[in-house]
Amino acid sequence: MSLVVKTVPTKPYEGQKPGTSGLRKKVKVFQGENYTENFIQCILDSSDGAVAGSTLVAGGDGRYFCKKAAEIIVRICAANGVSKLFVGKDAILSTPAVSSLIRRNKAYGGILLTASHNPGGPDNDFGIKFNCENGGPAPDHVTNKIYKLSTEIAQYKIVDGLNIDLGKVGVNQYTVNGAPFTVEVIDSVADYVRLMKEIFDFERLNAFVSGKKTGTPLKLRIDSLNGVTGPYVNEIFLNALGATPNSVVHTTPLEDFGGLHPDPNLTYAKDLVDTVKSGDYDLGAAFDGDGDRNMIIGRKAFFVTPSDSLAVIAHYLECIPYFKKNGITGFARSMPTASAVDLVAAKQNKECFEVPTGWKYFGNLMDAGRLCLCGEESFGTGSDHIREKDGIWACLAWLSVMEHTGKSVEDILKQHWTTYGRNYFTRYDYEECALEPCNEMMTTLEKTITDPAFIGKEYSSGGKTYKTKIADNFSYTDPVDKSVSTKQGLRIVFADGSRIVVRLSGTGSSGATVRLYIDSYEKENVLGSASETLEPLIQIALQISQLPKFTGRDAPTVIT
Ligand code: VG1
Ligand code: CO
Repeated sequence: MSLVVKTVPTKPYEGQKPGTSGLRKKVKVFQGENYTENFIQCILDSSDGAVAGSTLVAGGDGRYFCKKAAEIIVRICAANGVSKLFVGKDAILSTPAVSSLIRRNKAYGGILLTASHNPGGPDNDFGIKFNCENGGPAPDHVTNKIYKLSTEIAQYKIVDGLNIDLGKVGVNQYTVNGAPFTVEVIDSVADYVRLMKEIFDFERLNAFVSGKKTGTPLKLRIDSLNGVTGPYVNEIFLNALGATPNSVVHTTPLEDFGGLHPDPNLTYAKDLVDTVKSGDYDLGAAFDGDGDRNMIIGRKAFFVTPSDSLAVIAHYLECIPYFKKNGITGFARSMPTASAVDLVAAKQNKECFEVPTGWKYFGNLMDAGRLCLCGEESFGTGSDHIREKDGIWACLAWLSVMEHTGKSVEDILKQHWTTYGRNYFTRYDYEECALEPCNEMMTTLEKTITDPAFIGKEYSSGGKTYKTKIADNFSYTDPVDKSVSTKQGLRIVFADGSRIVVRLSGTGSSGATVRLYIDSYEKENVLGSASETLEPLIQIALQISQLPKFTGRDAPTVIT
């Protein structure tokens, strides 16, 4: 079939600026005339012509508007000289799966259709993200370029007549302007499942999960929250690992996530937490809409903070064949993440990096061979097997640690704290506040804490006193390419190492979300309650930031 390229005049839209992880807006905004087309064209234009003749990958988390957007991508890629496009069946591909496909197929990059953990459906959020040839989220200089192009765009190119059935796996060949263009609709899970089998010892894990090893099957509760991981979870946990069928729930990707908020935390994955609390499960796990986040809980819903999860996996990393084979390089965490992994790194004599919030900051270190395991407090854990965080990978890592130690999740944690001490951590989210007062709060707070008189000050609450030692707006110089990222979050570090971090979210679609992170290290007192241990610091944080006054909120929306 020969097809005609059409050039469509268009006008720039304001605000097509990618945040922490892509462009996220209400679906209605993406449905605006040429809105999605503009942004896709800008992604391709940011390559300065390099997409011509290249291979790309596209897919998303199955939320409302994914299929429509995938069809637009097919038509615009065709018109811009892309040679080959891999698209997941029904436009379904998890974020980790896209990262793997880009790497495996040596693609120029990938376009991910997801607003991750934000709710979906016609009245909720949609998102578009671009990943580069290493499989990782585009770095700032690329997203800045895309944004700049979006403010100048005057036309886009499209092949209108190209209609494709994304529900049918197979190769579709076309000729556009005399050049061949191939769209391969692929099985959404096959490549990813193959990758997991290359990394983990599936035979051992099967014996452990199915009960062949112990005589009793492991009691699992895996909750996909109606997000993209459902088909992956069915294939991996049921078919490959032999878990009992009732081990997995909410495994059909739904356009509105069945009304669930696909964010794996104690608030939004409440059903999982309640079920595991009242049942006799060994392990509970949930993933977010696009499958890159994970929450791990043990028996009776014993909660593993993501900061601890990272440290535990680091400690036992060699029980995973991939690391035994490739060796262990360095570790890393995002700045607000508690520093439990730093202690493991120190013990193993490994490098440990502290980067700004957002997975894109890990990519260079991985590409340079200096980083093999990293994580964020926001339920992100992953390794250099791809360039995205990976929810299912993290769950398989935990199963490997449980199999290796023969211990429960709770005992693994308690032993870890006895060895290293404990980093108590909590995060308060104040979602969808008014933007202006939040900006004002940040400006005021920055002024307060960067005043030299602030250092050495003492703050007391609940019988505890903390003395300020370092305070700044975090800035980061990439050790590999020396690029500098400034204004990455306000941080107050006290003399005993305890920290208060405040930043505004870069993933919301409207208003402002304030994130307040508190952490404190205890060498001996490791079995206390996190909320009680951190209460004095929380009060001090609210006092210094004047958060209640600026936001008008007396309680957070989500507590982790
Ligand atoms: C949040 C998290 C951050 C994470 C990002 C993308 O960003 O804090 O750690 O990398 O989401 O995750 P922010 O700017 O809202 O704090 V995902 O799963 O939404 O791609
Ligand atoms: Co996500």
